[in-house]
Amino acid sequence: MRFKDNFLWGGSIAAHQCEGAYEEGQKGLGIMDLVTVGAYGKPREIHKQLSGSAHYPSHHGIDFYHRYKEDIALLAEMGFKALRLSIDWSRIYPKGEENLPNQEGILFYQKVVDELKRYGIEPIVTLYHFEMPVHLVSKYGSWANRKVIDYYLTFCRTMFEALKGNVRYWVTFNEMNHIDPQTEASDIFTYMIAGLKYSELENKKQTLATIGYNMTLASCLAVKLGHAIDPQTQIGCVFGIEPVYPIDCNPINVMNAFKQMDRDFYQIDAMCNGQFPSYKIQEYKSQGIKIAVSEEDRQAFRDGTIDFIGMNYYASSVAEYEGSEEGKSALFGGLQNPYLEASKWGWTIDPVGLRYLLNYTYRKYGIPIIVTENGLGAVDQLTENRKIHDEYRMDYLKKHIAQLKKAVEMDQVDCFGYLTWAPIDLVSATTGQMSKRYGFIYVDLNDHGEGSMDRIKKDSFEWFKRVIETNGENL
Ligand code: BGP
Repeated sequence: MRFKDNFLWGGSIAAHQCEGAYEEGQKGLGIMDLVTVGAYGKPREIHKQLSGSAHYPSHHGIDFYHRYKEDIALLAEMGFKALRLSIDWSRIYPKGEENLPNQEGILFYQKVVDELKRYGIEPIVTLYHFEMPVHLVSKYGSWANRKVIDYYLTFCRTMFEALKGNVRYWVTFNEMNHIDPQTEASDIFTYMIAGLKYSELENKKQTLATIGYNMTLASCLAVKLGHAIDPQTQIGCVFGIEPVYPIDCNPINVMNAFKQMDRDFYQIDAMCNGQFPSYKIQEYKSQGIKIAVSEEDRQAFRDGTIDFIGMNYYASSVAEYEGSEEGKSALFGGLQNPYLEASKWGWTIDPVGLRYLLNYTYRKYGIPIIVTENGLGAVDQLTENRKIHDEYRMDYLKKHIAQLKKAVEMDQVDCFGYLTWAPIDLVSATTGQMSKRYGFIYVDLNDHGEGSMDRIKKDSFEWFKRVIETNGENL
């Protein structure tokens, strides 16, 4: 089996990383509007409110809000079959709890979707990609409070109805799995997902477990709602997954690596099997964490199973047992795998890991998978004659697509699309830098927000165009 004729080649972007226009169109303040760019090599800073001279990259993004037509035309030129984009919740409900949505926000996304359809590009719409209204965090304490689920569902209903008939693929959440009480979380991941600083949480484990549970439940309720509004739609959820390899064949290390994989999968278990996994509840119990699953919740898990799994894949990691039941966190920047090289930001480059993960996931659940993000963050050099020779990017993508091909052709994994992160340079989520670039299209903008914002095609532009034209035959 080759890639299907209607295989979705394309890319993914997120509102807060590209739109900018943070005060336009009556948008409210979103959590990522309060995060600055870190000094080189330092983490981003998270503020409680806007403060004077600090530089906030989401405020201008790459100005997609005004330039979306130009950008979509470039993606169409590459032959894109799909674009995954997110809706900024704070554009639709500026504070999250209004009775009526902001029509200007809705109109913006309707126009973007229309523009995509004009070129025959399939929109894949993410409803939550780190874009929570700040007000919901300060007033209700974010996802730890179940009231927020109701507000999220109101927002989902508004968008399902506003884009009904034009959007066939929806994603309820991006990477909710990066919040887990078993992992020593970083401030930035906890903040991106829930608007809260890990270091400032009082009852860390309980709070993170509650957030993880509530978001899983919210996704199930959204799936049910979306199907009721438009039974034609396919609704999935996107996870950021790293295969975790044991550092050696010591069984205790193998067991620990297995347990760490659980952390990325327990929510997928809930969403595919129609029940919140009992092993997770048991694990929580043994640590004094309380999660009460009501009969109503049970019904919601049964009714809200997903139609597909979205997989964001960048890197694999290595784990070893460290003398405690929990072991050592394998997430980004943990132990180095001696067989693999890493990017400038320490993310391992592991194409075979993608094939492994696709197999692991497909055999576990048997439902369609789409690779929703894959790419290399790298520093690009603009030459004097305005060219970017990014062989390293093509090399990374080529190797990953070759493994994807094996998964589809040889291993019979039902994968219906491959979306790169990100087809156009945009603000990096974890660092806030512009200089960590992923695109086929260069955006002339530096880490301080200076530059013409001109769009320039990199060498990889023509290359990916050919990949799409030949349906992945010509890598
Ligand atoms: C994923 C996020 C994206 C994206 C990507 C790359 O976790 O879903 O929003 O940003 O990672 O990360 P970064 O931009 O930090 O390099």
